[in-house]
Amino acid sequence: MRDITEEERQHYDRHGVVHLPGLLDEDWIGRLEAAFAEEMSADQARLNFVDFKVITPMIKASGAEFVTPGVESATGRFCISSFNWHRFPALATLFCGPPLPEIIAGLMRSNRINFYGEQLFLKEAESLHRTAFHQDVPYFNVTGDKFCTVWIPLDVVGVDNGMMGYVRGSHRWRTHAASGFVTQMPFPGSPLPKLPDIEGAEGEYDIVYYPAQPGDVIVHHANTVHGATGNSSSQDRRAYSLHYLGDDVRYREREGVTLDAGKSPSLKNGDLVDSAEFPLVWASDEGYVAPMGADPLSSDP
Ligand SMILES: O=C(O)CCC(=O)C(=O)O
Repeated sequence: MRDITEEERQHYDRHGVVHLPGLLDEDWIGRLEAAFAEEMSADQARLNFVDFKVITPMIKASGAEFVTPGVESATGRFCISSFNWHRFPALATLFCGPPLPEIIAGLMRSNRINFYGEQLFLKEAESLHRTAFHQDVPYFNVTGDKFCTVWIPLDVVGVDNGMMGYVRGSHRWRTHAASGFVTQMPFPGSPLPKLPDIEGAEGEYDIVYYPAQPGDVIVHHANTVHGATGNSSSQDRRAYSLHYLGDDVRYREREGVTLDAGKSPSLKNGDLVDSAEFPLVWASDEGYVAPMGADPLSSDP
């Protein structure tokens, strides 16, 4: 495991994204792989789990079009499992313990780090779905500048199997409406504007795609516009995204789009985000802090 450099920190500030090659060691990645397998073999009806094949009829009934043409006949699944870390002690240990929270504190120049939650992304072989360009902010019940997403691949990733792309500098854009991940159509009820058609005009934007491999992480500011290519290869592409909050982040419930798992019964709009749902995990004066409200960690998947 290594520290980040000043150059990497400045790159994040300037572009809203930084690729950190070789940050995590084999042991950490091996434990995350085991946790991924455990989550995928759990009873998905008890998780916040979406398989886009299953919800395709619903997406089509809403009038939305997929950003990837011809995807309905693709054989593989694209699945997202969100905010289930408290059901899997292995995930809690990896995401709330060393080394990521302290590294992220350094990157965002924050004295404290709270954990908002994680998402598992599985693009099975020949799943084809592009991840539509989007910003993360509108999906989350928080607001603030020190808010980032850490994307961790568990497979070698290139252009044909779900490579992540980022619009450089878009962390300073205004925030646009959340969409359904595989379509550009905004969720109904969002007061925010629709993102432009970036998939249809990639050449007009300053987009950087990063090939990546296990051990690398890519950190983006939560307002940075990003998406991913489809998986036309014969290998699955597995990844986790982690969402960390720094010391300027405040609670703000948004209309319509967020999962119940991203809400707090104890926080009011404007409160600093620190609660059992979004626990403090690292502080400059205390080091690593076991998540508050540890009880939910013991519940079964
Ligand atoms: O892995 C993907 O395809 C998308 C990931 C993503 O959108 C995110 O981490 O916010």
